[in-house]
Amino acid sequence: MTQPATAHTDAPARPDRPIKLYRLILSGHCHRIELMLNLLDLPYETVDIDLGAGEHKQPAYLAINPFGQVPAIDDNGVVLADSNAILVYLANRYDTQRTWLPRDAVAAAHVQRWLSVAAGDLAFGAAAARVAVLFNRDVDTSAMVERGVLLLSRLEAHLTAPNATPFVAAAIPTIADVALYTYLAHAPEGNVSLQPYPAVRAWLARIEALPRFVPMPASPCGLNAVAA
Ligand SMILES: N[C@@H](CCC(=O)N[C@@H](CS)C(=O)NCC(=O)O)C(=O)O
Repeated sequence: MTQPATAHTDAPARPDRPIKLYRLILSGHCHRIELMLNLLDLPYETVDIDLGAGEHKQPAYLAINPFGQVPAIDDNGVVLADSNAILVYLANRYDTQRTWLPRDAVAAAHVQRWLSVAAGDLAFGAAAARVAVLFNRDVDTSAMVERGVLLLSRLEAHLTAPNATPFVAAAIPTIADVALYTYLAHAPEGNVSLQPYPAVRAWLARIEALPRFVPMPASPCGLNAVAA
């Protein structure tokens, strides 16, 4: 029988059993996976890894992710690490409509471009500043904050350009939005303000309005501590 062009024929629409998510609850990398699992309405269970106690560097966890980082998932024996790789997997495997990661070459490249931003400028800018503040690390965060500010001003320009779309890579949400969301929404915790960026704040609100959106817990640090 001929399948519709958009149907994903080689995978079940839902996992047989809950997907196991190895995580740290205050990690934005982990939250992006939890958000995606919810947006796709997939069953999952969480396994909290105690990074403070070094559990992520113990043999049991290194067998799951030799890089010793969270997140990782186990989907009925398919074990994967790296948040963006996991987003790609979940979209390819379970998004039957292929809207979260389009098949079209140009559309997919737009998504990948922002995944790279999430793994680069975002991870080493606003996210790194937040983790330093959150865990009270004795490091100079000024270069991280500067990188976060530069990314936000670039994103503001992207979202207000004449050909701008409501979501970063398309008119509808994609995994690029999911990859960028958490560390940008929580940037004030690392002393990176969102106030000068109304288009970015409107975009964050559009993600928060999606069905089954789940937040990451807020931490009263950085600009949030000042505001509290
Ligand atoms: N590229 C990885 C980065 C993940 C990452 O940096 N995870 C942090 C927590 S947010 C971690 O596990 N850090 C411990 C370490 O690197 O030793 C991903 O996207 O999943």
